[in-house]
Amino acid sequence: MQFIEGNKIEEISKHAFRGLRDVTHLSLANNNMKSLPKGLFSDLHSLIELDLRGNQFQCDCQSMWLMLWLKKTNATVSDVYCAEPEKMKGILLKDFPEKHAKCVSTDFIPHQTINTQSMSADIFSYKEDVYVALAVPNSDSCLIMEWDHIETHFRPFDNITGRSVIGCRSVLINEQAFVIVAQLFDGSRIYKFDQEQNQFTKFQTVEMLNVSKPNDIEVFRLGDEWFFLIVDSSKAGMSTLFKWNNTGFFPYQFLHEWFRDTDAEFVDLDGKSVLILASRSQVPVIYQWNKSTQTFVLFEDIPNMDDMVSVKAFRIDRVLYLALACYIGDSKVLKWTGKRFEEVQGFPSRGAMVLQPFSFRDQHYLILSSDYSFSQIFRWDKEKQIFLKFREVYVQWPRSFTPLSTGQRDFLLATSFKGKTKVFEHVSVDYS
Ligand SMILES: [Ca+2]
Repeated sequence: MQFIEGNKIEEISKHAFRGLRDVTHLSLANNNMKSLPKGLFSDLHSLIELDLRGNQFQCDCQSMWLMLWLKKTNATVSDVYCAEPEKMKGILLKDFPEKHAKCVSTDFIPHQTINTQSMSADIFSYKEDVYVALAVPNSDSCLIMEWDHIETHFRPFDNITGRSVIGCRSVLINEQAFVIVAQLFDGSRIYKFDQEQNQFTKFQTVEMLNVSKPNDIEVFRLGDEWFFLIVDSSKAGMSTLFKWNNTGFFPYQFLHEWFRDTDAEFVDLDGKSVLILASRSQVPVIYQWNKSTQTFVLFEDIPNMDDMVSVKAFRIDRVLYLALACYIGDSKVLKWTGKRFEEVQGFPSRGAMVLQPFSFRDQHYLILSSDYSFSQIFRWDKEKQIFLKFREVYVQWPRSFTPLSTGQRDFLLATSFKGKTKVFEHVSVDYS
Protein backbone atom coordinates (compact mmCIF):
# COMPACT_ATOMS: atom_id res chain seq x y z
CA MET A 1 0.00 0.00 0.00
CA GLN A 2 1.19 3.53 -0.80
CA PHE A 3 -0.03 6.72 0.78
CA ILE A 4 1.21 10.06 -0.45
CA GLU A 5 -1.65 12.08 0.91
CA GLY A 6 -2.22 15.35 2.69
CA ASN A 7 1.26 16.53 1.78
CA LYS A 8 0.31 19.55 -0.26
CA ILE A 9 2.39 18.09 -3.07
CA GLU A 10 1.91 20.06 -6.25
CA GLU A 11 3.99 17.95 -8.58
CA ILE A 12 4.97 14.34 -8.77
CA SER A 13 7.71 12.72 -10.85
CA LYS A 14 6.51 10.60 -13.72
CA HIS A 15 8.75 7.82 -12.38
CA ALA A 16 7.35 7.96 -8.81
CA PHE A 17 5.66 4.55 -9.10
CA ARG A 18 8.05 2.89 -11.50
CA GLY A 19 8.33 -0.85 -11.03
CA LEU A 20 5.70 -1.01 -8.26
CA ARG A 21 3.88 -3.93 -9.80
CA ASP A 22 2.48 -5.26 -6.55
CA VAL A 23 0.93 -2.08 -5.12
CA THR A 24 -2.82 -2.61 -4.70
CA HIS A 25 -3.93 0.56 -2.90
CA LEU A 26 -2.70 4.04 -3.64
CA SER A 27 -3.73 7.41 -2.31
CA LEU A 28 -2.69 10.81 -3.60
CA ALA A 29 -5.59 12.48 -1.79
CA ASN A 30 -5.56 16.01 -0.40
CA ASN A 31 -2.56 17.37 -2.22
CA ASN A 32 -2.53 20.43 -4.41
CA MET A 33 -1.95 18.65 -7.66
CA LYS A 34 -3.21 20.31 -10.83
CA SER A 35 -2.19 17.51 -13.14
CA LEU A 36 -0.37 14.19 -13.13
CA PRO A 37 2.44 13.26 -15.52
CA LYS A 38 1.41 11.10 -18.43
CA GLY A 39 1.86 7.36 -17.81
CA LEU A 40 2.23 7.75 -14.01
CA PHE A 41 0.26 4.58 -13.28
CA SER A 42 1.50 2.44 -16.16
CA ASP A 43 3.50 0.01 -13.94
CA LEU A 44 0.75 -0.47 -11.35
CA HIS A 45 -0.61 -3.74 -12.69
CA SER A 46 -2.11 -4.88 -9.37
CA LEU A 47 -3.90 -1.66 -8.50
CA ILE A 48 -7.35 -2.17 -6.93
CA GLU A 49 -8.08 1.21 -5.41
CA LEU A 50 -6.91 4.72 -6.16
CA ASP A 51 -7.83 7.84 -4.20
CA LEU A 52 -7.35 11.16 -5.96
CA ARG A 53 -9.78 13.26 -3.91
CA GLY A 54 -8.91 16.73 -2.67
CA ASN A 55 -6.72 17.89 -5.53
CA GLN A 56 -7.05 20.83 -7.91
CA PHE A 57 -7.17 19.09 -11.25
CA GLN A 58 -6.99 21.29 -14.27
CA CYS A 59 -9.17 19.76 -16.93
CA ASP A 60 -7.17 20.71 -20.00
CA CYS A 61 -4.92 18.91 -22.45
CA GLN A 62 -2.51 17.84 -19.69
CA SER A 63 -5.25 15.80 -18.02
CA MET A 64 -6.45 14.23 -21.25
CA TRP A 65 -4.40 11.05 -20.69
CA LEU A 66 -5.78 10.68 -17.15
CA MET A 67 -9.34 11.03 -18.41
CA LEU A 68 -8.71 8.26 -20.97
CA TRP A 69 -6.99 6.10 -18.31
CA LEU A 70 -9.91 6.53 -15.89
CA LYS A 71 -12.25 5.18 -18.54
CA LYS A 72 -10.35 1.98 -19.08
CA THR A 73 -8.79 1.10 -15.68
CA ASN A 74 -10.16 -1.82 -13.67
CA ALA A 75 -9.20 -0.17 -10.38
CA THR A 76 -11.80 1.62 -8.28
CA VAL A 77 -11.03 5.29 -8.42
CA SER A 78 -12.56 8.07 -6.34
CA ASP A 79 -14.49 10.63 -8.33
CA VAL A 80 -12.08 13.16 -9.84
CA TYR A 81 -13.53 16.64 -10.17
CA CYS A 82 -12.19 19.50 -12.24
CA ALA A 83 -11.10 22.65 -10.39
CA GLU A 84 -10.21 24.59 -13.50
CA PRO A 85 -10.88 26.04 -16.03
CA GLU A 86 -13.82 28.00 -14.72
CA LYS A 87 -16.37 26.46 -17.10
CA MET A 88 -15.29 22.92 -16.10
CA LYS A 89 -15.35 23.56 -12.35
CA GLY A 90 -17.15 20.79 -10.44
CA ILE A 91 -17.48 18.59 -13.51
CA LEU A 92 -16.12 15.05 -13.42
CA LEU A 93 -12.85 14.67 -15.28
CA LYS A 94 -14.13 11.55 -16.99
CA ASP A 95 -16.86 13.67 -18.59
CA PHE A 96 -14.25 15.94 -20.20
CA PRO A 97 -14.79 15.82 -23.97
CA GLU A 98 -12.48 13.27 -25.50
CA LYS A 99 -11.70 15.04 -28.72
CA HIS A 100 -10.61 18.44 -27.54
CA ALA A 101 -9.46 20.35 -30.63
CA LYS A 102 -7.08 22.54 -28.64
CA CYS A 103 -5.05 19.50 -27.54
CA VAL A 104 -3.86 18.98 -31.08
CA SER A 105 -2.04 21.76 -32.81
CA THR A 106 0.34 22.10 -35.71
CA ASP A 107 3.85 23.36 -36.16
CA PHE A 108 6.39 24.10 -38.88
CA ILE A 109 9.74 22.40 -38.37
CA PRO A 110 12.89 22.72 -40.53
CA HIS A 111 13.10 19.75 -42.90
CA GLN A 112 15.63 20.53 -45.65
CA THR A 113 18.05 23.34 -46.44
CA ILE A 114 18.84 23.76 -50.13
CA ASN A 115 22.20 25.40 -50.44
CA THR A 116 21.18 28.05 -52.95
CA GLN A 117 19.54 31.45 -53.09
CA SER A 118 16.22 31.72 -54.89
CA MET A 119 13.65 34.31 -55.88
CA SER A 120 10.68 32.22 -56.89
CA ALA A 121 9.61 28.59 -56.75
CA ASP A 122 7.14 26.79 -58.95
CA ILE A 123 6.21 23.25 -57.95
CA PHE A 124 4.80 21.05 -60.69
CA SER A 125 3.95 17.41 -61.34
CA TYR A 126 4.97 15.66 -64.52
CA LYS A 127 4.47 11.96 -65.21
CA GLU A 128 3.88 11.19 -61.51
CA ASP A 129 7.01 12.95 -60.37
CA VAL A 130 7.15 16.24 -58.48
CA TYR A 131 9.60 18.98 -59.42
CA VAL A 132 10.36 22.52 -58.38
CA ALA A 133 11.72 25.24 -60.66
CA LEU A 134 13.74 27.72 -58.61
CA ALA A 135 14.80 31.07 -60.04
CA VAL A 136 18.36 31.41 -58.76
CA PRO A 137 19.75 34.97 -58.92
CA ASN A 138 23.45 34.35 -58.21
CA SER A 139 23.90 31.59 -60.78
CA ASP A 140 21.47 33.18 -63.26
CA SER A 141 19.54 30.01 -63.81
CA CYS A 142 16.38 28.01 -63.29
CA LEU A 143 17.42 25.20 -61.02
CA ILE A 144 15.10 22.22 -61.48
CA MET A 145 14.93 19.89 -58.51
CA GLU A 146 13.11 16.59 -58.26
CA TRP A 147 11.27 15.38 -55.17
CA ASP A 148 12.77 12.14 -53.90
CA HIS A 149 9.76 10.25 -52.52
CA ILE A 150 11.93 7.79 -50.56
CA GLU A 151 14.33 10.26 -48.97
CA THR A 152 11.54 12.89 -48.83
CA HIS A 153 13.66 15.77 -50.04
CA PHE A 154 14.46 17.74 -53.19
CA ARG A 155 17.52 16.69 -55.18
CA PRO A 156 19.09 18.47 -58.19
CA PHE A 157 17.68 17.42 -61.56
CA ASP A 158 18.57 20.01 -64.17
CA ASN A 159 19.90 23.53 -64.47
CA ILE A 160 18.67 25.94 -67.15
CA THR A 161 21.11 28.82 -67.42
CA GLY A 162 20.08 32.28 -68.60
CA ARG A 163 20.83 35.98 -68.32
CA SER A 164 19.44 37.84 -65.29
CA VAL A 165 16.77 35.25 -64.64
CA ILE A 166 13.91 36.67 -62.57
CA GLY A 167 11.32 33.91 -62.73
CA CYS A 168 10.80 30.30 -63.82
CA ARG A 169 7.30 29.00 -64.35
CA SER A 170 6.16 25.60 -65.55
CA VAL A 171 3.29 24.89 -67.91
CA LEU A 172 2.04 21.49 -69.02
CA ILE A 173 0.50 21.52 -72.48
CA ASN A 174 -0.62 18.34 -74.24
CA GLU A 175 1.30 16.22 -71.74
CA GLN A 176 4.52 18.06 -72.43
CA ALA A 177 6.36 20.02 -69.78
CA PHE A 178 7.67 23.50 -70.49
CA VAL A 179 9.49 26.01 -68.32
CA ILE A 180 9.10 29.71 -69.08
CA VAL A 181 12.27 31.54 -68.11
CA ALA A 182 11.70 35.27 -67.69
CA GLN A 183 14.88 37.33 -68.02
CA LEU A 184 15.82 40.98 -67.72
CA PHE A 185 17.84 40.79 -70.93
CA ASP A 186 17.68 38.92 -74.25
CA GLY A 187 13.94 38.31 -74.06
CA SER A 188 12.47 35.33 -72.30
CA ARG A 189 13.04 31.70 -73.13
CA ILE A 190 10.90 28.61 -73.14
CA TYR A 191 12.45 25.21 -72.45
CA LYS A 192 10.78 21.91 -73.14
CA PHE A 193 11.39 18.63 -71.38
CA ASP A 194 13.17 16.20 -73.70
CA GLN A 195 12.47 12.65 -72.59
CA GLU A 196 15.36 11.05 -74.47
CA GLN A 197 17.92 13.40 -72.98
CA ASN A 198 16.07 13.49 -69.65
CA GLN A 199 16.55 17.25 -69.42
CA PHE A 200 15.06 20.55 -70.53
CA THR A 201 16.16 21.81 -73.94
CA LYS A 202 15.58 25.20 -75.54
CA PHE A 203 12.28 25.41 -77.37
CA GLN A 204 11.65 29.07 -78.12
CA THR A 205 12.84 32.63 -77.56
CA VAL A 206 9.85 34.82 -76.82
CA GLU A 207 9.84 38.37 -78.17
CA MET A 208 9.44 40.71 -75.23
CA LEU A 209 8.67 43.83 -77.34
CA ASN A 210 7.21 46.14 -74.69
CA VAL A 211 8.40 44.31 -71.60
CA SER A 212 11.06 46.22 -69.74
CA LYS A 213 11.33 44.74 -66.24
CA PRO A 214 9.49 41.46 -65.70
CA ASN A 215 8.45 40.81 -62.11
CA ASP A 216 6.02 37.89 -62.24
CA ILE A 217 4.80 35.25 -64.66
CA GLU A 218 1.15 34.26 -64.32
CA VAL A 219 0.19 31.11 -66.25
CA PHE A 220 -3.46 30.22 -66.82
CA ARG A 221 -5.88 28.47 -69.08
CA LEU A 222 -9.05 29.93 -70.57
CA GLY A 223 -11.19 27.15 -71.99
CA ASP A 224 -8.73 25.19 -74.14
CA GLU A 225 -6.33 28.07 -74.64
CA TRP A 226 -3.08 28.57 -72.73
CA PHE A 227 -1.83 32.01 -71.76
CA PHE A 228 0.83 33.59 -69.65
CA LEU A 229 1.13 37.16 -68.49
CA ILE A 230 4.50 38.82 -67.92
CA VAL A 231 3.95 41.45 -65.26
CA ASP A 232 6.13 44.48 -65.92
CA SER A 233 7.32 46.53 -62.96
CA SER A 234 8.83 49.39 -64.97
CA LYS A 235 6.90 52.49 -66.02
CA ALA A 236 8.64 52.21 -69.36
CA GLY A 237 7.22 48.75 -70.02
CA MET A 238 3.84 47.10 -70.34
CA SER A 239 2.45 43.98 -68.73
CA THR A 240 2.00 41.65 -71.68
CA LEU A 241 -0.22 38.68 -72.35
CA PHE A 242 1.13 35.78 -74.43
CA LYS A 243 -0.93 33.04 -76.05
CA TRP A 244 -0.04 29.51 -77.11
CA ASN A 245 -0.64 28.73 -80.80
CA ASN A 246 0.69 25.13 -80.97
CA THR A 247 4.12 26.21 -82.16
CA GLY A 248 4.95 28.51 -79.26
CA PHE A 249 3.83 31.49 -77.20
CA PHE A 250 3.32 34.81 -78.96
CA PRO A 251 2.37 38.35 -77.77
CA TYR A 252 -1.40 38.61 -77.67
CA GLN A 253 -2.39 41.72 -75.75
CA PHE A 254 -0.65 44.65 -74.10
CA LEU A 255 -2.18 45.87 -70.85
CA HIS A 256 -1.94 49.36 -69.41
CA GLU A 257 1.06 51.64 -69.75
CA TRP A 258 2.85 53.73 -67.14
CA PHE A 259 2.21 51.54 -64.16
CA ARG A 260 4.66 49.63 -62.05
CA ASP A 261 2.86 46.32 -61.86
CA THR A 262 4.17 43.85 -59.31
CA ASP A 263 2.00 40.73 -59.42
CA ALA A 264 -0.99 39.27 -61.25
CA GLU A 265 -3.50 36.68 -60.13
CA PHE A 266 -5.88 34.82 -62.41
CA VAL A 267 -9.19 34.23 -60.63
CA ASP A 268 -12.64 32.88 -61.32
CA LEU A 269 -14.90 35.63 -60.03
CA ASP A 270 -18.46 34.28 -59.90
CA GLY A 271 -17.97 32.46 -63.20
CA LYS A 272 -16.08 35.30 -64.89
CA SER A 273 -12.38 35.01 -65.68
CA VAL A 274 -10.47 37.97 -64.32
CA LEU A 275 -6.87 39.07 -63.89
CA ILE A 276 -6.14 41.09 -60.77
CA LEU A 277 -3.01 43.22 -61.06
CA ALA A 278 -1.19 44.70 -58.07
CA SER A 279 0.96 47.76 -58.59
CA ARG A 280 3.40 50.07 -56.77
CA SER A 281 2.01 53.15 -58.50
CA GLN A 282 -1.75 52.65 -58.45
CA VAL A 283 -4.44 50.66 -56.63
CA PRO A 284 -5.03 47.06 -57.79
CA VAL A 285 -7.07 46.76 -60.98
CA ILE A 286 -9.35 43.99 -62.22
CA TYR A 287 -9.36 43.03 -65.90
CA GLN A 288 -12.23 40.90 -67.08
CA TRP A 289 -12.13 38.52 -70.04
CA ASN A 290 -14.50 39.65 -72.76
CA LYS A 291 -15.74 36.67 -74.73
CA SER A 292 -16.79 38.60 -77.83
CA THR A 293 -13.56 40.60 -78.25
CA GLN A 294 -11.42 37.75 -76.83
CA THR A 295 -9.39 40.25 -74.80
CA PHE A 296 -9.11 41.42 -71.22
CA VAL A 297 -10.99 44.66 -70.57
CA LEU A 298 -10.45 46.95 -67.60
CA PHE A 299 -13.38 46.27 -65.29
CA GLU A 300 -12.77 48.19 -62.06
CA ASP A 301 -10.21 48.98 -59.42
CA ILE A 302 -9.96 48.05 -55.76
CA PRO A 303 -9.94 51.44 -53.97
CA ASN A 304 -7.72 52.50 -51.05
CA MET A 305 -5.14 49.76 -51.57
CA ASP A 306 -2.02 51.62 -52.62
CA ASP A 307 1.47 50.26 -53.10
CA MET A 308 0.80 46.52 -53.18
CA VAL A 309 3.69 44.19 -53.99
CA SER A 310 1.72 40.99 -54.32
CA VAL A 311 -1.81 39.70 -54.78
CA LYS A 312 -2.85 36.12 -54.02
CA ALA A 313 -6.35 34.66 -54.12
CA PHE A 314 -7.60 31.87 -51.86
CA ARG A 315 -10.87 30.30 -50.79
CA ILE A 316 -12.13 29.27 -47.38
CA ASP A 317 -15.49 27.49 -47.32
CA ARG A 318 -15.92 28.55 -50.94
CA VAL A 319 -15.67 32.25 -50.08
CA LEU A 320 -13.09 34.08 -52.19
CA TYR A 321 -10.44 36.19 -50.44
CA LEU A 322 -7.46 38.21 -51.62
CA ALA A 323 -4.20 38.61 -49.71
CA LEU A 324 -2.39 41.84 -50.60
CA ALA A 325 1.14 42.52 -49.35
CA CYS A 326 1.82 46.22 -48.85
CA TYR A 327 5.38 47.52 -48.82
CA ILE A 328 4.58 50.71 -46.89
CA GLY A 329 1.49 50.43 -44.69
CA ASP A 330 -0.71 47.54 -43.66
CA SER A 331 -0.98 44.36 -45.69
CA LYS A 332 -4.62 43.33 -46.16
CA VAL A 333 -7.04 40.47 -46.52
CA LEU A 334 -10.11 41.29 -48.59
CA LYS A 335 -13.29 39.29 -49.00
CA TRP A 336 -15.42 39.10 -52.14
CA THR A 337 -18.98 40.00 -51.17
CA GLY A 338 -20.48 39.23 -54.58
CA LYS A 339 -20.30 42.91 -55.48
CA ARG A 340 -16.92 44.14 -54.34
CA PHE A 341 -13.80 43.26 -52.37
CA GLU A 342 -14.13 44.42 -48.78
CA GLU A 343 -11.31 44.65 -46.28
CA VAL A 344 -11.70 42.11 -43.46
CA GLN A 345 -8.30 42.22 -41.81
CA GLY A 346 -5.14 44.35 -41.77
CA PHE A 347 -1.65 43.24 -40.81
CA PRO A 348 0.86 45.86 -39.67
CA SER A 349 3.81 45.33 -41.98
CA ARG A 350 6.90 47.30 -42.82
CA GLY A 351 8.70 46.44 -46.02
CA ALA A 352 6.45 43.43 -46.58
CA MET A 353 7.36 41.42 -49.66
CA VAL A 354 4.99 38.48 -49.33
CA LEU A 355 1.55 37.77 -47.90
CA GLN A 356 1.03 34.18 -48.96
CA PRO A 357 -2.09 32.13 -48.19
CA PHE A 358 -1.89 28.33 -48.16
CA SER A 359 -3.85 25.40 -46.79
CA PHE A 360 -2.98 21.95 -45.50
CA ARG A 361 -6.01 19.67 -45.13
CA ASP A 362 -8.54 21.69 -43.12
CA GLN A 363 -6.07 24.28 -41.80
CA HIS A 364 -5.71 27.65 -43.50
CA TYR A 365 -2.64 29.81 -43.05
CA LEU A 366 -1.26 33.15 -44.09
CA ILE A 367 2.42 34.01 -43.96
CA LEU A 368 3.65 37.60 -43.84
CA SER A 369 7.29 38.35 -44.43
CA SER A 370 9.75 41.17 -44.93
CA ASP A 371 13.53 41.46 -45.16
CA TYR A 372 13.82 42.82 -41.63
CA SER A 373 12.19 40.30 -39.34
CA PHE A 374 11.01 36.77 -38.79
CA SER A 375 8.22 35.59 -41.08
CA GLN A 376 4.93 35.50 -39.21
CA ILE A 377 2.50 32.66 -39.74
CA PHE A 378 -1.17 33.32 -39.01
CA ARG A 379 -3.81 30.61 -38.73
CA TRP A 380 -7.46 30.89 -39.66
CA ASP A 381 -9.81 30.84 -36.68
CA LYS A 382 -13.08 29.22 -37.73
CA GLU A 383 -15.14 30.86 -34.99
CA LYS A 384 -13.80 34.39 -35.31
CA GLN A 385 -13.45 34.16 -39.12
CA ILE A 386 -10.08 35.93 -39.05
CA PHE A 387 -6.42 34.96 -39.02
CA LEU A 388 -4.71 34.82 -35.62
CA LYS A 389 -0.99 35.01 -34.94
CA PHE A 390 0.36 31.50 -34.72
CA ARG A 391 4.11 30.93 -35.23
CA GLU A 392 7.27 32.51 -36.59
CA VAL A 393 9.83 30.99 -38.91
CA TYR A 394 13.16 32.42 -39.96
CA VAL A 395 14.11 32.78 -43.59
CA GLN A 396 16.69 35.30 -44.73
CA TRP A 397 15.20 37.78 -47.24
CA PRO A 398 12.21 35.58 -48.09
CA ARG A 399 10.65 35.96 -51.53
CA SER A 400 7.95 33.28 -51.71
CA PHE A 401 6.35 30.43 -49.81
CA THR A 402 4.99 27.43 -51.70
CA PRO A 403 3.05 24.52 -50.18
CA LEU A 404 3.71 20.93 -51.24
CA SER A 405 1.68 17.91 -50.15
CA THR A 406 3.12 14.55 -51.02
CA GLY A 407 1.95 11.20 -49.70
CA GLN A 408 0.62 11.89 -46.23
CA ARG A 409 3.06 14.73 -45.53
CA ASP A 410 2.90 18.49 -45.98
CA PHE A 411 5.80 20.83 -46.67
CA LEU A 412 6.35 24.53 -47.20
CA LEU A 413 9.17 25.69 -49.47
CA ALA A 414 10.61 29.14 -48.71
CA THR A 415 12.78 30.95 -51.24
CA SER A 416 15.46 33.33 -50.03
CA PHE A 417 17.03 36.17 -52.01
CA LYS A 418 20.17 36.36 -49.88
CA GLY A 419 20.30 33.13 -47.89
CA LYS A 420 19.49 29.48 -48.36
CA THR A 421 16.26 27.98 -49.66
CA LYS A 422 14.41 26.16 -46.91
CA VAL A 423 11.80 23.44 -46.69
CA PHE A 424 9.66 23.25 -43.55
CA GLU A 425 7.46 20.33 -42.65
CA HIS A 426 3.95 20.99 -41.37
CA VAL A 427 3.34 18.57 -38.51
CA SER A 428 0.60 17.79 -36.01
CA VAL A 429 1.55 18.12 -32.38
CA ASP A 430 -0.45 16.39 -29.65
CA TYR A 431 -0.26 18.42 -26.43
CA SER A 432 -2.24 15.99 -24.34
CA1 LIG B 1 1.18 35.94 -59.71
